[in-house]
Amino acid sequence: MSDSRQSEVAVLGAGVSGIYQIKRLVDLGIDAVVLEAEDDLGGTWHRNRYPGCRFDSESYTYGYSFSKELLDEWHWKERFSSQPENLRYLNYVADKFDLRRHMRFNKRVEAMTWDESERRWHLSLADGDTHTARFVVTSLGPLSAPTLPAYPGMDEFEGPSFHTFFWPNEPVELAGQRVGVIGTGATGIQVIGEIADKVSELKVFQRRPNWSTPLNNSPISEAEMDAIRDRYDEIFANCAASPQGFEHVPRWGFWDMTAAERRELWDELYTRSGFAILAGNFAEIFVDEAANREMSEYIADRIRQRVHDPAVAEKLIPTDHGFGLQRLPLETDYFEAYNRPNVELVDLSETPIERLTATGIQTADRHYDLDLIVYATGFDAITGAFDRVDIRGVDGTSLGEKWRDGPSTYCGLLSHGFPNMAMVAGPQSVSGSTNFPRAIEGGVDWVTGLLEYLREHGYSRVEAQPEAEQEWVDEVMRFHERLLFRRSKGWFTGYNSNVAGHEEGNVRYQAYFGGATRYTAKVTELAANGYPGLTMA
Ligand code: NA7
Repeated sequence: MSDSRQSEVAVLGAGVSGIYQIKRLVDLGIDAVVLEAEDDLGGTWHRNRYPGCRFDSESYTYGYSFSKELLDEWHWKERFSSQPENLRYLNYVADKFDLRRHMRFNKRVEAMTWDESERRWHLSLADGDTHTARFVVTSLGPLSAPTLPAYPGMDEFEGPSFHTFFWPNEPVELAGQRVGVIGTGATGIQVIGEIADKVSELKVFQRRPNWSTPLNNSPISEAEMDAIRDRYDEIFANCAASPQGFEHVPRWGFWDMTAAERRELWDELYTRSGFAILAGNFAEIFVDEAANREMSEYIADRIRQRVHDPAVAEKLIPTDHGFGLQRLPLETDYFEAYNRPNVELVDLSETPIERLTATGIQTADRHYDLDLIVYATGFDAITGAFDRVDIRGVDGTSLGEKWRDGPSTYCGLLSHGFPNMAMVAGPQSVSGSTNFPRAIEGGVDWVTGLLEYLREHGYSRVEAQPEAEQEWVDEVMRFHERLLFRRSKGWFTGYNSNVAGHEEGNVRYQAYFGGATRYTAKVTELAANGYPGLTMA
């Protein structure tokens, strides 16, 4: 039997943002509930169970910063913690703060409609339930709408096949299996490096190569964790001071050094961990074509040094975009996988996939017999999760329609025509473009502050003004246009060949690339000044 409930606030999604959002609301005594589509909490870390799935952010910069007690208690065991451990962490947080009782699982919101007379949102859930809330906070996750290619015959393949997002909870037999992986983005690169030595044959179906550099993961001992704990204030201060939310600090001065000095620096950065080589590199490589070319050539040489077969090495070197101009995947033993006799790179730019068959994949030149097919084909990023909900604002306006050619928001936090809907990790914020939890803690705090402000002032309605929203869209476009990646085909710029309207050439201004520091200063100032650009009643 369907039921109908209500709350002051409905939080959509129990991932990293939703968990923190409900914590803040519960602490304030606000009547709030989390509606989660999945059967448990964790979002990204609940779903992505594929081998090799782990942080690209240093674990201790990814964890929540809001509780000293939590920071003191939790021991990150690896510099870049793996999915099972990350899910354990999120469960630990939820249990420690008794947050589960504010969460409802298997509650996928299919539609939400704004009722102006009641000043409330009416939510329809997939299971037939309904929910009414004064405010809705979306914490849907920027990478929670996976996308599959549309090859003929995909249903005919008789072995197991799934998107990495849906890697089964139960163990998947890899030993002795002939496995095909389609896609070489951050996910494919993690999977391939991890399973190459565990399967009998691995065929990698690559449409375009990605630049990728070593993750350089390592364990964190008790002693090192103690030192990290002592340094937490400094760590979070460093992240807050960096445009990308990491401890790595970018530098200018590419042309002040000789080419030899630059290579010396890159030699050092290549052995450092995580995004050091991206976020601790010269800022010029993102804006100056010549600087980017030189850097790309350096990384290309590294690939040539690591891959024994020169023809394969060349296929693994991107030629359509420069280093750092798409989301940089970090790898462990990825390039070495291609030196193994059981691993073969299939270059789809030369021999495209024609169809899937009952027993494998048919390309333009041959058939590959496979037991298991893994689609590491990415996501309808940032706005995809919104598009899956039929969101109707003032006068029945559809959010999907409004955002068809790209999102339009007030600092990634609200959108005109959709009152009382606040977005944590929303489009045009910095959550997609920086160290995610650092950005979402700021987003959650801002949204919570707004709700407190409304409560204190007796307001029951808040909406972004169109002029203020346009100003932000202009700002987002301005930074986007300054950077070289504006021309690259990656999810940062809204590209996805499998989603109508997201194909090459349809640039969507989905993320803010002015940096986390500038973003935080901007939204903090708005709050301090009584939220100019928002209409409250
Ligand atoms: P990405 O980075 O979007 O990568 C998807 C990959 O799948 C990429 O190599 C695509 O090639 C490939 N792809 C997509 N569609 C097809 C079709 N139809 N045929 C062949 N190959 C295809 O997604 P990820 O999951 O790797 O990473 C997403 C984020 O998750 C990542 O940045 C982390 O933050 C976590 P293309 O480049 O489009 O030619």
